[in-house]
Amino acid sequence: MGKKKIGLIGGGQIGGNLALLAVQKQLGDVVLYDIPAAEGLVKGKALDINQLNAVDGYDCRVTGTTDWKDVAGSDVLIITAGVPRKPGMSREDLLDINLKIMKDVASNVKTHCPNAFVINIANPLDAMVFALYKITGFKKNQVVGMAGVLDTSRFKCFVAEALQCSIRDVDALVLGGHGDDMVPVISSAKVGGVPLTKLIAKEKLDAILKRTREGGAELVALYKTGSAYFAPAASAIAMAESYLLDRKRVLPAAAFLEGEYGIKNYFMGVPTQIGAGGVEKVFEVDLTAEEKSLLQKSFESVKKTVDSVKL
Ligand code: A3D
Repeated sequence: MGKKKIGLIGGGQIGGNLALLAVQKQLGDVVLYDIPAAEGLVKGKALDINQLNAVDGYDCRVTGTTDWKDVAGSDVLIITAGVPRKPGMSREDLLDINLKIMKDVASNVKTHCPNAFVINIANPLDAMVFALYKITGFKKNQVVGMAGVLDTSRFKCFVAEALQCSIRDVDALVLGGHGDDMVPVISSAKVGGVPLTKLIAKEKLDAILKRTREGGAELVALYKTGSAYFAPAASAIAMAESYLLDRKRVLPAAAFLEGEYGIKNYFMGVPTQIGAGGVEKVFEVDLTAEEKSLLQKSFESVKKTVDSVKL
């Protein structure tokens, strides 16, 4: 049995980190694809990581390419092709430019990798994954968006910092669109089995929720030239790993909904099970009346952006 093949579409900040993590986790051989103008970038990153293999003894190889033929036959694809935000921009401001890029990428995905499980990261996330799904015509279980793992990890990070506790004991979930009105679910959040509301006073908790929702913008303001890349890469690799190793992890992700949470024919962040069958299940969780209405508000924002997508 040969190694798995991981195709990374976009070799920028997140793409490079995806390649490194895939090799370090020995998930398979990696093909790092970008446009001709970035040929040196992807060839350089591939060479650099292959030399690191000698230090740590990894056997996975990275190839940098600008030719889709090299991507063909990938088991999993992770798409980061697109422009990141700059300070002052919303994710929606990226729609026109990134949709143009997604049209090119999705048609190549359809032609060259008809059997791949495809994880999209490009923003605006819920609209880009919708465009990817429509253009490829892939099955709904074959296409997913990465945002929930990242948004949830930000929430967990801020809770662990506030409580000075191990992040491993924080059990939390963020639902909804990947925008400023995403929904951290307070009613079920726990730390070592203890409800979060018993551990953190309302005022402090509200500040954590705000920081979670604005977690992407906080990093854009710090970096100034682009957006977060370490945690987004780790989040997508967790999803790819669950697929490649059939781990069947339950991870929040943007999945195509057909009535769950009262939403039909849109992608939005919900708990999913990811295994060898791709998105194998979508779970519905109990929400308070307030959380339900926040989720509906988040969906309205997703819908507004998706409805403006012209394919
Ligand atoms: P960046 O470092 O600019 O890399 C993007 C790469 O895409 C560049 O190397 C481009 O050359 C390449 N590219 C452009 N057009 C094409 C094309 N047609 N085919 C292949 N490659 C192409 O950005 P980044 O890696 O920091 O971010 C990538 C995307 O992820 C952006 O849209 C961000 O907004 C998004 N992002 C999403 C999250 C989520 O949680 C969903 C988090 C962080 C960033």
